[in-house]
Amino acid sequence: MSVIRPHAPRRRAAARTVAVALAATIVVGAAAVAIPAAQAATSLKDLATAAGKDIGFALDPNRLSESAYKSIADSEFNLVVAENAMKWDATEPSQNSFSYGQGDQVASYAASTGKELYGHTLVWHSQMPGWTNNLSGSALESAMKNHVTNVATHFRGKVASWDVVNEAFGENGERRSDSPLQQKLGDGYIETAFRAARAADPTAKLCINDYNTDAINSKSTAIYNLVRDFKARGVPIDCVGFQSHLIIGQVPSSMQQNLQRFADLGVDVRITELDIRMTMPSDSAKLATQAADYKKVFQICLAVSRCQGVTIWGITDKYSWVPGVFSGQGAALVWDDNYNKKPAYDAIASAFGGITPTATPTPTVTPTPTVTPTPTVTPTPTVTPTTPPGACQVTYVVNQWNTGFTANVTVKNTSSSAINGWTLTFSFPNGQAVTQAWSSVTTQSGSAVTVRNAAWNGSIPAGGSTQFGFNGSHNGTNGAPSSFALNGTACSKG
Ligand code: 9MR
Repeated sequence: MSVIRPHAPRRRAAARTVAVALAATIVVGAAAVAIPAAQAATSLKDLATAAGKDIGFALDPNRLSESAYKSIADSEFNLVVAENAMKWDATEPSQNSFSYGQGDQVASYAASTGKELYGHTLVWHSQMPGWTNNLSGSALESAMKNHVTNVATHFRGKVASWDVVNEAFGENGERRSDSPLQQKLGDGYIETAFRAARAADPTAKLCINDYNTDAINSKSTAIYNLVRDFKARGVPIDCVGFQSHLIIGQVPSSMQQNLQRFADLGVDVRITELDIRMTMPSDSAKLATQAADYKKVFQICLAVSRCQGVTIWGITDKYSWVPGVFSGQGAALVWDDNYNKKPAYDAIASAFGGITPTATPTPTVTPTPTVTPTPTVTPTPTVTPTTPPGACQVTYVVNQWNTGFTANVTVKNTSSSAINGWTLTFSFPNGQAVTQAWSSVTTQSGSAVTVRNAAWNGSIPAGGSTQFGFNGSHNGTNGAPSSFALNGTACSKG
């Protein structure tokens, strides 16, 4: 039996549910009391996960040795991005000599804690290694392509989405004039980078990312036009990142409308580097304004269905980049220098409906049994993964070449209740073999394939769906499996 390790998600589940205690009916004598379903959410991670959104943070892997840092990182976020470890200077310090030590630490941290891994960034005019200064023309273009190809290939199957190009535009919507890539390669370098990224990792989502683009303004409109052009010409692009390095009291009023207009072009959107700074020293009024602003940003993402989530650019104010760049400004994050939660924490929680303690279902009505109580208590406390008959539909889509293929599989819950934990089984008809899988834990024994949910996509709400995929090999014939079963029950085919 071969065991294929789980990989980062290619597509997100429509919504995720956590720690859901199913409604139980307790019958005492003649009285029946319905106990409402209880949701236990004890962290921002629980809340965001239940809402089907990512909540991310920028990680410096060197800080994981600090226990307070690690414990917040572990418990409060379901997505992680390297603050610096995957940038060009870190990954290719000399030409064609790649160094993945720190980037791999971030990837391992994501895998060991079950978090989605976001890649930042393949191409950026800043933090380019010194050796690139000597290159121009086709030599620079080849070096850029080689960099994108090598890094995207190295993290293939681990990084779910990449910031392919970062900060390519100026404030008036012009191409950034101080970028050596822009100066030496001209407008086409963005398209070249996206095409190289797609070729190296066909499964990662490819994003363009920038700052001061949160409002509808000249800069965001320039990116909007680029995305529209790429979509029209079939240049690969899947998502747009809005960094959102904001100032208290200044969440743009057009931010939701801005995100929505991008979503309407057919790309995902996300807030990628949120922090909200203030003039120091902080005081309770400024912290209250900041809290309200954090809440607004999360509410905006919740209101735009294609908004994948919000990533905060760090954990503690102690390590934020802000004071080093904006003199006299700071306190931009959610935890203070001593890892105390700031008001922003509860404000973010309230955007999701608030933290609820681990709930023990308590009957709201106390029945008074008049007859001899027959304690036929029939609660069903544990959730056994079962699926009602006819409750699922599987769509199996294949791209294939000589002896290889990629399969993308959508599992739809067509029943009226949520599925919590799933196993999909099927058999290959022509001796195919899975070589690499993502968004799942996939094993194969002979022709029989067993796919279990990954940590983050086990819950499929009623009417919802989730996706996973795999690469495989075949011997020239690559028929689709004739049937699929979810938790032992046959599914229809989509
Ligand atoms: O937070 C990052 C800081 O540690 C680095 O010194 C800096 C180098 O330019 O980059 C910071 O992160 C930036 C991100 O990569 C892109 N958008 C702006 C972020 C803040 O400067």
